[in-house]
Amino acid sequence: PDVAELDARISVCRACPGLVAWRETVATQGRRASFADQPYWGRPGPGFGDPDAEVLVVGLAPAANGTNRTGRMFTGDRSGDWLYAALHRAGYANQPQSVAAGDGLALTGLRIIATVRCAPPANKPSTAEKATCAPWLDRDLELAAPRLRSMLALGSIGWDAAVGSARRLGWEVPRPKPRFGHGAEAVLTTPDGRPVRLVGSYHVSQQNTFTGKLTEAMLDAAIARLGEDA
Ligand code: DU
Ligand code: SF4
Repeated sequence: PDVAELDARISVCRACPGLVAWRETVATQGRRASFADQPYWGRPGPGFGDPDAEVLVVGLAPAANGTNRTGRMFTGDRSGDWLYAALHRAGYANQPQSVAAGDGLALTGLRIIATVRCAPPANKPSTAEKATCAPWLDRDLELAAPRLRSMLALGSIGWDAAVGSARRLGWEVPRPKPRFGHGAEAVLTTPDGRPVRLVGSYHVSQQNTFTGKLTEAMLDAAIARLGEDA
């Protein structure tokens, strides 16, 4: 299996009844007025980016009117505006904006995935939903492992999910369990002995970027760590 096959499988997953209902209800009846005339994806968000990535970005979950509308990670919402602008500044993205599929955006060396692949109500997946979706994250880490150098966890949920996946895959994880923070780092070691640097960043959601809890400089500094050897 490769990432294209993984993404195809993810995009038809229906394992969480509550999230299936929510993603489809938003897509059919709950569209934001400004997008009312657009088709909505209404499915899980597959990964996006370079299939041979050395860097993974682990987000939280699709936004109801963002990825759940456009079908592409961090595309069509304010979080994505922040993330892709920063990835462009760092040289991972060929353009600073992510509007919709077909806009020419391509990532080099980096792939974006999420802890939970379906839009959750209030952007808050349940513990059960995180656990149900975790095997998809495991497969992404497993496929990336032979080349993987680093991972950027956006928020504590992404951080905990990445650490949990690494443990299930038999990677060496420091004890006590590494704690999330903005700029936090931990080195995880794959069974092949490959060190993978996990970097934490506050999530690029509006509640952090509008309030100044996360600044562009802070995000750029976290992303800069991804290119350095662990
Ligand atoms: O069709 P494809 O070349 O497999 O690409 C699928 C999808 O992934 C495309 O919309 C661009 C993106 N992508 C990328 O961002 N970086 C790459 O190196 C290859 C593909
Ligand atoms: Fe499947 Fe994950 Fe969506 Fe649940 S959240 S339905 S496990 S893709």
